[in-house]
Amino acid sequence: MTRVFSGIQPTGEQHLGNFLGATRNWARRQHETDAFFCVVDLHALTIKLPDGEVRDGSLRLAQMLMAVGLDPEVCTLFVQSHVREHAELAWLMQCNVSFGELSRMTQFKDKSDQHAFVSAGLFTYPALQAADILLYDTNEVPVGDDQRQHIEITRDIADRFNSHYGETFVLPEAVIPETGARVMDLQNPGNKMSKSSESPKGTIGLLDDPKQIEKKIKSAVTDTDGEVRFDFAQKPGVSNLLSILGAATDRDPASLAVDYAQYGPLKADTAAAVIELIEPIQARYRELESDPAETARLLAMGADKAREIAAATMDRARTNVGLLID
Ligand code: AQP
Repeated sequence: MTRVFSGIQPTGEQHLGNFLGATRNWARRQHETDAFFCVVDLHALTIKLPDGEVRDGSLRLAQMLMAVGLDPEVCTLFVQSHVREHAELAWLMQCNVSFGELSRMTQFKDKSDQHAFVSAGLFTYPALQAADILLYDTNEVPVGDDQRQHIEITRDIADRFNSHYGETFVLPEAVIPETGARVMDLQNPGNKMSKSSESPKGTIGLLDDPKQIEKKIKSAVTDTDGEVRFDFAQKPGVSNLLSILGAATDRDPASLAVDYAQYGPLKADTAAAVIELIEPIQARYRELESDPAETARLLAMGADKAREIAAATMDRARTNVGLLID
């Protein structure tokens, strides 16, 4: 059976980009694959966050993942720091990736510009991500388009390790959705929608209420030529709305454009489709939120399952790399 792995950081609130680009596809794929989904709390430590945010955020994120449809009885849902092998394998990854390769990561360049204290962990982030993926003999990594470069470097590290130390890791493939792979900021459609966006009006949170969603989509930046056409280079704002509407209704964004002569109705339909998509998620989240002990139990069950696979891979890596086995 195809092994799937993906992770998500417990920072900030989940937004429409995370959902359409990643987590919705996780929920869809869990039934036909052997799927592992991870709350990557160690990655969240690469930037300084307020006290308690990672701990509380991990629980809230796990509840949100279940609300979007992950079933811990079907897939393996767990927290990264509960499986010690992630940090251990990350060291072997760091010793098999070059400074030059890490320096070329665009996410590092973007994020290091945003913070006064740039940790070494932010720089070596892709090595930890490679460890996350390779620990589970992963075939497929369902992610948004922004993660393409990180999956490439994971493959490069695995390939280098295998050539040098003998066959140890499976080489994973990125699986990127046709629509929703890069949801853009509503106020600045040149940037991806993100938790750390400068304008909160640019990002639709999965917990935003319908009025907020309507307001944000209504005030989304478009352009002045008035033509509804799917063309990201010339018309990023309008194309982003078509993309969101297409992803929310499972339709092709380019063919949706012919249904609209003006921006107003496109915005109204996009808002309605997003609200319809998000409302059941919010209702499930409210139920799950009331029982943190049950969430913790399910996460512990997931960590037990994850540890079994991770420990076997780690043993293989330790032996092949040439450590004295205890
Ligand atoms: N705008 C997006 N469109 C499509 N997919 C997206 N993803 C994130 N933003 C978009 C996908 O969500 C998954 C989880 O990513 P993450 O944990 O790395 O979250 P993130 O990228 O840190 O989220 P943000 O909002 O972009 O946070 P900041 O602002 O801190 O950088 C990944 O599969 C990602 O592709």
